[in-house]
Amino acid sequence: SRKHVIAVGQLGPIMLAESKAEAVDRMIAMLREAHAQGAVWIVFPELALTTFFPRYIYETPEEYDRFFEEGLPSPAMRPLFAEAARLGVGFYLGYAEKVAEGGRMRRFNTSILVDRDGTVAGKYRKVHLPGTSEPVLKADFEHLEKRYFEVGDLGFNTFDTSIGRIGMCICNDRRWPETFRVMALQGAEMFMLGYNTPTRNIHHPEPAHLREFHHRLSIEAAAYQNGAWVFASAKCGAEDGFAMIGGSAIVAPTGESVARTAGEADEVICHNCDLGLGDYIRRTVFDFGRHRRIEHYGLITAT
Ligand code: CDT
Repeated sequence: SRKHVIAVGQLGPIMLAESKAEAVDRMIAMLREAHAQGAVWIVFPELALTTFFPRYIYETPEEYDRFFEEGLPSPAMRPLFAEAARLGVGFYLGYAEKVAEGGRMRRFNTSILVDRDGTVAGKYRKVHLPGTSEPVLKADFEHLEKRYFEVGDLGFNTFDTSIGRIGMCICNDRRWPETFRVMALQGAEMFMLGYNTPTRNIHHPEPAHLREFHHRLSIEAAAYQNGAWVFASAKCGAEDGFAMIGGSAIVAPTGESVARTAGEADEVICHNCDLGLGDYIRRTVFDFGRHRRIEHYGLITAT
């Protein structure tokens, strides 16, 4: 059957003083809860092991390297890998990656897919890095992803796993239709993503309700326009007073959200997902082979 129970494990706030081990314990508790509900996969948020540290200004790697992971699994991730493999549950996990490549130290905002047998099935490095590399004048918190991370260099790939073909992205990527279309063209049946979205936009005054609306609009459109499932997992609530939206969701290929979190704490949502549900969409209105008109899309990549 092409039906799988798939879960989203939303995280409430992780305070600056909280250890990675505590965050991992919270995820293991959600992993067990998802497994008890029959889930074979769980999606955790972006930068799920620590507070959303790009809101703070650090000057040197000595100050910010404690937020990063080296190796897979990194020492902090090991208990999560072990329990997931024991239960036979696959997962998506976002983390800050530090790696020596090409004779230098590189840092990325990264996500991985770990299959049900504990093997790493895929890696993605965030492409659309929002915010600035230098502080914004008079902001009470920052969004300094460009300061701490390089633009991802792995592209938008898809990965064949024991439950189907999965594409990954991270937070701001979900606002860009190109993200999902590139993966849909490679046959993605499921899109998995984590996010940390501040409730307030420090770059432009914006009605508060739009933050959650734009999030939902983006993932629902992505699901429908590509005939694929979307699993979106927030880290949310007030981290040391800095509020982030919840609204973790599972969206069917019809564009309808079939499960939503109710609060801004640790919370598991599950759905029995029929991977065939999007087939008719990809055979009809979004049959890429018959209806796409790429001769008219050149500007998208030319500028
Ligand atoms: N983590 C992340 O990418 N958050 C952004 C906030 C944008 S405001 C600079 C988002 O798009 O949700």
